[in-house]
This record gives sequence, C-alpha cells and structure tokens, in this order.
Amino acid sequence: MSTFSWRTAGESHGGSLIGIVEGMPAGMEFSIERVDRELARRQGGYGRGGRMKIERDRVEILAGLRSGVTLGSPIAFRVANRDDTIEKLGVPSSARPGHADLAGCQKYGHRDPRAVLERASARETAARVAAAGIARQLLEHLGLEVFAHVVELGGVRVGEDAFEAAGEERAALRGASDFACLAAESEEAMRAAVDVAKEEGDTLGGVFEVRALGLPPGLGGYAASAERLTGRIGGALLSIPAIKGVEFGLGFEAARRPGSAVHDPIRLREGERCADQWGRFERSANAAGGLEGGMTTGEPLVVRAAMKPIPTLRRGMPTVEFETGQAVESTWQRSDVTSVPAASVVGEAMVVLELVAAVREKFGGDALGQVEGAWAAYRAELDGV
Ligand code: EPS
Repeated sequence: MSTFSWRTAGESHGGSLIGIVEGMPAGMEFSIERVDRELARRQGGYGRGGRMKIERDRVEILAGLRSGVTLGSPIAFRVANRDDTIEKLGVPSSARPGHADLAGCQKYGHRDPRAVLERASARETAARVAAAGIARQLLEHLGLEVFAHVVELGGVRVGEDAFEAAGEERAALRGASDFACLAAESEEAMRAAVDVAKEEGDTLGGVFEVRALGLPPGLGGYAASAERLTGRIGGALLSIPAIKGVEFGLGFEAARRPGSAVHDPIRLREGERCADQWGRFERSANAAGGLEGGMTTGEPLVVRAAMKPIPTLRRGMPTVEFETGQAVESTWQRSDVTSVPAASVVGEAMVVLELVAAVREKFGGDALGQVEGAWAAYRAELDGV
C-alpha cells in the first residue's frame, strides 16, 4: 500500500510510547541504529531539565520487519519510558498558564489536570521522532536530506547565511553544538541567555529552520486543498507542542515587499539552451522556500518554526487553585529551561513525515525497487534522458 500514515499512543509517565507507521515499501534494508540516533539527538541540547537524565530513548521494533528488511506491512514500535510513574503522581492543584491543562479539563470534564497533561506533554514527540526515523530511511534511499538547525534562541539570532556557510560541514557542526546550531560564535550568548533564565526560574523560546535537499519539482499538488504541501508541512509543524508560527522562505517579510522583490525569477540551468525538457529550468533565488502552488519547485525546501517558551516555569505564573478558588502561583517540580534544540529535531521529523507521504503519493509502488524505478523514470522524464 502506498498510502502513508503514522500514529502514536502513550502518556508522558506511562509505560511506553507506542507508534505505527503504515505504507513503507517492502524490501527496504532497515537500520534501528538510524532511528536511535534521531532519538538521542532529540534528548540533547543545553537547557534540558532532569527528565532527560532519566530517559534513554531507544526504539524497539515490534512488527513489520524480517531479518532487518521491511515487509511492507505496518511497522509497530515502542519507546520505553524509564519514568513510568503515572499511577503514583498526584493530582495538580491548579492549571499552568500556557499548557493544555485548563482547556483540556474544560473539554473533557476532568477534575485532574494530569489526565490532560500526560498526553499533552511534549514527551509524545519522542514517538514522532521514532516514526520519522523509520520513515526517513525511504528518503535516504532516494538520496534526499532533511536537516534542521536552530537559528534563534532566547533572542540570540544566528546569521542569515549560517546554513550556506556551514556547507558540507553542517552535520558535524550541528553535532558539536549544544544548541543544534551552525554558528559556533552565537553559542556563548545562547548559553548565557539560558543561564540567566534558569537563574530567574524562567523559560526561553526560539526559532528553528528545516531544509530539505534533493527534492524534485512537483511533490504535493494544487488540484485539491488537501494536496497542498505548504498547508501540510505548515500544519505538521504547528502540531508540535509550543509551536506558534511557521514561515516558508521569505515568510512574513514577503508581505512587506512588492512582487518584483519576492518572486523567484525563472531561468535555464547553466549550459542549457533549449527549454524543451522540464528539468532544464531553475530559479535564480529561493524566496518561496521551495514551494509554489502547494508543490515543490525543485529548489531546497526552507521552512522556519517559532517556539514559545515552555509553560512550566520554576518561578510560577498566576493561576487559581481548584479547591479554594484562591489566586496562587502555578506549581513546579522539574522542567526544561528551553527545548528549542529538541524541537528542531521534532520539526525535522514532521517535515520528513510529510515528505514521505508526498513521495508515496507521487511514486506509488509496493516494494522499494518499484519506488526507485518510478522516481528514476520521473527524473529521466524531466531531464529528457
Ligand atoms: C514536559 C515536561 C517535562 C519534559 C517533557 C515535557 O517532563 P517531566 O514533567 O517528566 O519532567 O521533560 O519532555 C519530555 C519528557 C521529553 O521526552 O521531551 C511537558 O510538560 O510537556
């Protein structure tokens, strides 16, 4: 089946996070270590709290593989929670501003915010990263790369050209960074900002960027609203807890410029004289961030997401105690000061999941060889070979 979908279950302090990824082609060599690398990346970053010292996220594949090769059947997996204390944790006496606590209780009629926060917690994003760690292996077989990095944290911004300047060193630079950031010169200021926030019992947000390289033109679609990749990727990023804004390419800045300073000029590739093959075209800029009309243009996908500061503050925030109706400060046990570096890994995962869905739609196929064949045929059709 070439319709791709995924699903997760699990509470923050339950026994495990569970997921199912459906629609991966059969016959694909599969690496569990590849998934675990992504899970480890998500656990890192300066400013994380005590929970990440407890957890050691690893994926356990429960179904869908035989001898390390995909069967084409649903891939089921589990990520165990070491802190599996859900039955021992008490009932919070108030709701935290900024978290799902209050609206979740109102929605379900719960008297216990824990009934809400256990699932609303960003712990669930570990399962998304595992699902994408499974799914991205198809993209990697096709030679695609999806890469996220932090471009702003606590008001400290990296230079606009950080990605280009990093070049082929990008994975090494990001791996060496405590902030999943490509600009080593910004790290000291980021660290200082996190230290000040920690001292003050506060939290910090930021912005990450996700790029996808190697995409052909024409993934996604314009014929129906649900096909548009802009909405699908935008929605996927906004489904991550704490993400409040998404922009593609020039983003909001495009709204301030005349069209002549926004749209990416079309030209023939260097050395091409005829316009008789669709693969001979390119853009001299990429303000669109690689999407036009809800489809990939063949230029790199460039999307950024803004994360608000996480809502569990050591210093507390004004709220109301359920029992007494008294104005109190929200309670705190432990939390991250910032998790923007981790969110960048989750954002990368969400883009991966949407791109895999788009690839499965366009190229079909039940086995990896069939996907690769359809992919190569499309490239050949574009390039006229
Ligand atoms: C979270 C609160 C913290 C974070 C958690 C998300 O967990 P705890 O309440 O157990 O200390 O550590 O994030 C994760 C567990 C994770 O894996 O990212 C919240 O309230 O959303």
